[in-house]
Formats: sequence, structure tokens, C-alpha cells
Amino acid sequence: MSPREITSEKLLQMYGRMFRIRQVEERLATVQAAGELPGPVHLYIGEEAIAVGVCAHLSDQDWICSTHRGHGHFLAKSDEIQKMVAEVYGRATGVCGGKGGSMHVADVSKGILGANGIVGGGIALAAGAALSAQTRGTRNVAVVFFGDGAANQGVLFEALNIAALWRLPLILVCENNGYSEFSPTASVTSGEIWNRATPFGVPGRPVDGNDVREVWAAAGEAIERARSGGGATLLEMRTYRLRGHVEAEKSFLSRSYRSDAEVEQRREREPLRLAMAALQGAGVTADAIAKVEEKERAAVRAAFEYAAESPWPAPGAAFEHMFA
Ligand SMILES: Cc1ncc(C[n+]2csc(CCOP(=O)(O)OP(=O)(O)O)c2C)c(N)n1
Ligand SMILES: [Mg+2]
Repeated sequence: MSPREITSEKLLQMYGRMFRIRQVEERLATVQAAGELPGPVHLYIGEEAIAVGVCAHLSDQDWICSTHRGHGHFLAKSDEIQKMVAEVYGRATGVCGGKGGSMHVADVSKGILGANGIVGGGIALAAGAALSAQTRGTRNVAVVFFGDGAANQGVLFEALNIAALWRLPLILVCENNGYSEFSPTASVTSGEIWNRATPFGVPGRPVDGNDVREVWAAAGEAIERARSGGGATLLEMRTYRLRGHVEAEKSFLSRSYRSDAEVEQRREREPLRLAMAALQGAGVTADAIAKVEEKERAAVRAAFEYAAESPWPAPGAAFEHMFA
């Protein structure tokens, strides 16, 4: 697949979804700072093109596993903005009844096996989901999103080994945003992440993770290969996180781990800006773009109102969803 194959309708649709994620994350930053959330949030601002460009190829029967930075993956795969925001608010109307919170948003009915507080925790889960899809004889695939920090976990190599051996329909999407918490990736990572697939005979490649057209094309090719029995792919999406590792990090860090100038410079190639330029280049009118943005703004506003007004889970709910 080539980025040139994207129609302007598809591009506008993906822009709208990225805009939605950005709106949700910016609002979450505001309410977090105001003390309205019950826990911490790790925002996806600056990385939206990855979730959206990949999930554009998936159905509810395909699986995704995600990370502690998982709101964007959820919103790219599901239309349920209200249920996700209510979950982050810890309310009974949340997609997990308010018991999962920001780091565990999940909806099995939409193929979302969940965000995950354990770094690298989704990798083996996705390999299992891919094995399930293969065993049942479906054309479905499993996608795991993980960070550059998780690329240094042994489980990546275990999953690559078994995925290669059994030709599993697994797409490994590394979101290399340049940092693992407060450590620059280069200071803790040797070699190239995409190249970790090579010894296993699995195709691996770096992708411009800020350009939704490039993400869409690379993911489309990998997903099509997986669907038709061609096995796994490792995609290293190169991106940048524009907010802190976690909101409010400035309140506990004694010194900064990156300069404001660096962040400002990286803002020039952020995904929404790039997609906007592409839309303009494709002749989409400012009016058409504004219409999409207004629709998304209204939907997100409504989701936050719904969440803030929703009830807390009843104390007895603590005893539901237990194995024993
Ligand atoms: C197994 C494990 N080790 C350490 C942590 C603490 N921790 C949370 S996020 C994080 C950094 C993850 O970096 P990366 O994978 O690059 O993802 P990013 O935050 O950059 O999206 C760490 C070390 C954890 N949650 N799980
Ligand atoms: Mg990272």
C-alpha cells in the first residue's frame, strides 16, 4: 500500500479521529490539574497518528492490546467516547464500571483487550489473541501497541520467536517517542528497534509515526499480510510525546529531563499539523475541516459532562467480577 492511495475522505475521517483524541487528552489535562480525576493520566498528545492510522484497518473482531498511554488506542478503535471518559473519571458508567481507570480501559466487545499498567504487558496477550484468531480459522489479526521502553523487555523476543515459528497474525507496533519515563531512548536502548525482528525472519521497518498517511500505508500492508497467512510484522513508529510522561510530573521532578526548546521544535511536525497540511494539499476546504472539528468538539464536551455527572460505583460493586 502507498500513502498516495488514501482518498481525501479517508484522510479527513482520520484527521477527525485524531482531533477527537487530542480534544479528549487536552480536557483530561485540564481536569487532572483541577484535581477532578481519581488517579494519574499518561497522555497520548503528539502520537495520535499511530493509533488512528493502524486502527483504521481493524474491525471489532480484530484485537488490540495497549499501554499505560492507552486512551488514544481505545478512542481510535471504539466510538464510545462517553464510556471511556467516564472510566477515567472512575464512574459507574465507565466502560469497566469505574474499576479500571485510565490505565485499564478495555472493551472486549470492541476487540480492545485493554490498556495495561505493566510495561510490555500487552505483547504476550496479543500473541495469544493472534493464536486464537489463527486456531479458529478467522482472518482476524491482533495488534499490540508498546513503547520503546517495552522494546527492551524479554517478552518482545519471546513473542517474535513464537509468532515467527507459527506465522501468527500479529502486528507489533512500537511507539518510539524518544523517552522511557525520564530516560532518553538512546541512553537505554542499543541498536534499532525495527531490526529486532530480523533475526527471527519477521519483517521490520521504521515508519514516520507522525504522518498518518505513512502509518496507514505501513499498517495496511502488515495487516493484509497477517490476514492472508503471511505472519507477523514489527513496525517501529517514530514519534514524540509532547506532554510529560505523566501529568503533573513537574510537581515531583527535581530537574527537567528535556528542554522546552526541544519540545517546541518537535511541535512543528506534530500529527495534526501534518494532517492539516495534507488535507489542504488535497484541496479539502477549510469549511469542511471546521465542520468536522466542531462535531468532534461537541461530542467530547458532551462526554465530559456525562462523566462528571455520573455516579460513583456502589461500594458493593467491589465484590462483582471476582473469580472467587
Ligand atoms: C514492568 C514495568 N516496569 C516498570 C514500570 C514503570 N514504568 C511505567 S511507564 C514506564 C516507561 C515506559 O516507557 P515506554 O515503553 O517508552 O512508553 P512511553 O511512556 O514512552 O509511552 C515505566 C518504566 C512499569 N509500569 N512496568
Ligand atoms: Mg517511550
